[in-house]
Amino acid sequence: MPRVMGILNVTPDSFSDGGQFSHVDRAIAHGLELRNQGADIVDVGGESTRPGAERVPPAQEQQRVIPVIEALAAEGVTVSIDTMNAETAVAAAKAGASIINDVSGGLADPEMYRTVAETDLFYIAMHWRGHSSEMASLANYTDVVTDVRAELKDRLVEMMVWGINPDRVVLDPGLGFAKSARHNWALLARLDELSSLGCPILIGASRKRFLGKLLPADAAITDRDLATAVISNVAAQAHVWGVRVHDVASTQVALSIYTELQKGKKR
Ligand code: PMM
Repeated sequence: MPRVMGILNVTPDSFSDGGQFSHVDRAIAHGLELRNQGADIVDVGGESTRPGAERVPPAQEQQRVIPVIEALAAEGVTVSIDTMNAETAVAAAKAGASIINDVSGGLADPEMYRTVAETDLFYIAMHWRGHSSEMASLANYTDVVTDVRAELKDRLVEMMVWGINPDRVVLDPGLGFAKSARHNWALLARLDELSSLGCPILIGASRKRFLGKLLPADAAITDRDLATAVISNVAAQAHVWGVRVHDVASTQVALSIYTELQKGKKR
């Protein structure tokens, strides 16, 4: 059964919650709500990675996320820090985070692998080709699944060179990051090829643009939660390690259906 990672973006410009939770108290309240809805992990991020987003200085990123992580960890919530900055990862670990979620897979900050090696934290390495400002131009693949797999494998080898224990590494194909809708669907259809790298897999499809294409043009962002939940069920069938979602409640329903069907198979 996949772990459910609830998304807590502590950014004023996050595309999916419209900056609704940019204030510390509201962010903490929302983090606790995600946990109460059944999130196993709350993923706290202070830098938007939406297409075209500008970078946030690490000090500002930390100012946003550290008080939130401290409060959630104090409440016993398992927290991951969504950051590309090693410095922020260290500060988050001190504040109580136990997982580093790096959308750049270690490519954005040359200090990241050393930092991960020096901690006993889990490390989620996402497939990434460049920052949000340039990623649209980097979506060129011969075969997206083969290419993403090969690039994730390169990352894994590099991590091992730095002394990172591969048992602590989770890989993520990075849906929507330098990928078209067609690329995302191919990756979701062939998750077994990514699993064959031997690491657990995390899927982050929640509310992404390619899901919006399935809906009427005027549909609200939250209307993408149904499609997200269906993908959570598909991901469960592919035995992924985790799904990263905004709406935990609908994903819980989708995963309950998976569980019931598994039970139904037993004679
Ligand atoms: N997507 C976003 C941010 N962080 N982390 C991982 N591991 N995988 C993802 O797919 C991912 C991520 C962008 O989505 P958001 O702005 O809605 O959080």
